[in-house]
Amino acid sequence: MTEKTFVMLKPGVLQRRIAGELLNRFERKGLKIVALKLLRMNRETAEVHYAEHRGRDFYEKLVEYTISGPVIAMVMEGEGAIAVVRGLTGPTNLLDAPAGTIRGDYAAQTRLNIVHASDSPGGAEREIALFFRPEEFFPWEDGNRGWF
Ligand code: 3AN
Repeated sequence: MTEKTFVMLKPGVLQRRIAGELLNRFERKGLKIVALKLLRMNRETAEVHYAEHRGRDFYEKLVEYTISGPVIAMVMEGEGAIAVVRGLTGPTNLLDAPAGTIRGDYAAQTRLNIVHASDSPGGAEREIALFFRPEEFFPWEDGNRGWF
């Protein structure tokens, strides 16, 4: 089933100049970018986005990090996109993230695990609505390139 999922490259990605490398992984897989923007989150948005973690010991630092610089926010579309993207990002915990996944290859701390991706259809819907207005979507067709 074709799904949409929300993906965010966190502030460290721009600082490390690896946005292109990470985008390349999603594109290489064949995911379709249908919305994308650079933005700097304010505290209110970050607190809504990470509301489920309020009260955890890492929460305040997580919010601080998330608002410390611009992020790249995207919506990607594809068959089973939510699980496919999570497969590419790898698991949350640093120690579980195998080499070959984004977190396995680029993240040295769980709190700074460089990418956010929706983990469920409900989460994707909520997160997409938090970051994008309907007019910010640009659906497009693949033509005859044979990707899909
Ligand atoms: P994911 O980003 O894989 O969906 P969540 O939603 O459980 O994982 O966590 C959101 C963010 O909170 C993670 N990306 C990570 O930055 C941070 N985080 C989660 N668990 C921990 C932890 N045990 N220690 C430090 N930071 C954490």
